[in-house]
Amino acid sequence: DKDDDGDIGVKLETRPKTKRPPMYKVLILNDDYTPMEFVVHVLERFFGMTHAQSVELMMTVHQKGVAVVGVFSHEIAETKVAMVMDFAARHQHPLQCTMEKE
Ligand code: TYC
Repeated sequence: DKDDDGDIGVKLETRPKTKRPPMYKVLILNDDYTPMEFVVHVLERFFGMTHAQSVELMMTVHQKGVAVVGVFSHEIAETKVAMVMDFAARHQHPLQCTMEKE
């Protein structure tokens, strides 16, 4: 507002700001070619899911086109995406895995 007292004010912090780092969703995308069993294997291997959880999530992606596999720090999300993309490419499957800020 108006600087009636003629000083130059700087706002002093009141509540301590405990800013948490941003978190990132890791997404897996459907495609027409990657075998279902391969996707299930990827989810078990890189995301520590049980076989039953992996089958369920794979079917969700197959039916809806995309699903969130998990939410991680930027560094962990980047590593997961890189590992999945590398594993899929080495097996010549077009499976896509991406990340986005939550
Ligand atoms: N749609 C694939 C098929 O019919 C299976 C699939 C599921 C592929 C999930 C990718 O992220 C995926 N073989």
